[in-house]
Amino acid sequence: MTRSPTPYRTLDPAGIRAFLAAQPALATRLGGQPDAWRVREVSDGNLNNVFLIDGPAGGVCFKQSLPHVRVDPDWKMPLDRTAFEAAYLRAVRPHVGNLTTELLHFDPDLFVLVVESLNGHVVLRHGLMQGGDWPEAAAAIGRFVARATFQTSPLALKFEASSALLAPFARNHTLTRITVDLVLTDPYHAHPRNHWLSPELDPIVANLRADPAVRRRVGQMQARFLTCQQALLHGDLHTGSVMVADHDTRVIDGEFALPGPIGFDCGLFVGNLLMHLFATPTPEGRTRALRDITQFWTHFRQDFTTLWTNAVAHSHSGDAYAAPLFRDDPTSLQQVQTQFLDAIEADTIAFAALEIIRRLTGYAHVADFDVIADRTTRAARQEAALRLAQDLLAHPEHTSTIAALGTLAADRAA
Ligand code: SR1
Ligand code: MG
Repeated sequence: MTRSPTPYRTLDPAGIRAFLAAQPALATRLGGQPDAWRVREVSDGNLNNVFLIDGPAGGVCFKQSLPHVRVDPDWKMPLDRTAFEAAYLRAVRPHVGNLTTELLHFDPDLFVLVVESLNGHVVLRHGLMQGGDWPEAAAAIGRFVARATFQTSPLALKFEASSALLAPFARNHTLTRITVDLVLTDPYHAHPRNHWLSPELDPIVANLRADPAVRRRVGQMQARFLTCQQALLHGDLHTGSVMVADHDTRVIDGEFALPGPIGFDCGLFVGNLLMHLFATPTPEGRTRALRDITQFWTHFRQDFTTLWTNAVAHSHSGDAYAAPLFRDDPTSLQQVQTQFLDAIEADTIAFAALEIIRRLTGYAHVADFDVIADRTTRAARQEAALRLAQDLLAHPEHTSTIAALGTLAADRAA
């Protein structure tokens, strides 16, 4: 029997209630009668409508693609992004468990995604801006990235399985185009979407664009992003894509998922922690930001290496660095692991720099620096972050480890 599609329409609170009431498992999860459900809009990102719905028995989170960018209705956009987010959750949840949310329902006609509602969590970016501290969060994100990327890569999978898993995500053209333009290209030339604190930052923006060493490194990273399909990435892992509570950290918003270089996910997270480091007004806040960068990287590297070592030891590794070659040669295994992770570390530093530059001079800015009321101070802190990013791109050989990056950033932000 063929399914007759429901034509797409953007659901309002009454439509959301009716939609959820028509799904027995979701209605049971909420409990009681639909009239008694509380529907609250919590849309926070740039792209979609998001609502939290609470009933007497429990809650759900409802997300729907819009036919345009939420914060810019003139920017029209296909609807398929929630389909990619649902696919990403299905692909990584078995490996990361409660480091992300449970997918409860996906509607392919209305492009509605329903996931579990989180209790008492806040968006990490907002929490950090308010001076909050979640000492376990960065390590948890390190574990998330290690597991989500290792287990979807040909290090863990036979090539038939990894290519079947990754191929559909290579068609995430709409959101990958956004990343290619907004993150990797537009900030480096004149584009009407770009904006920055002007006139204060005009000289540093001009300087960045005129720097041929920056241009060469950005070009390399564009090629790396587009040609190095190491694993399935989240694709937009900034501090607004993380929800935190005491002892619970969740990665959300996997709609940008694509096959790519693992250092892209790492770099976006590190870049956002670096911006928090430059924006935070207190020395204690900066110490915590530095701790988080270190914790993230240490846990990512340790967990990734352990997963790899165990896979080889138990002969359930994939076709890359295949177990028959390395099972009985731990020295070589260690050497190739170091090389592989050092390359991710270099990518991480470069992508972190690109993220800083696009968030301060491109289309989509971050709120972190809004905590600085004085415009002159805000401009000075942003300029310092941009100078660091420029140096990281122009002289990658001077800062080749996350430890060195942390020391340099702490020094520049003091
Ligand atoms: C038009 S979308 C702008 C930005 O918002 C998303 O969260 C991504 O970071 C994207 O680059
Ligand atoms: Mg998002």
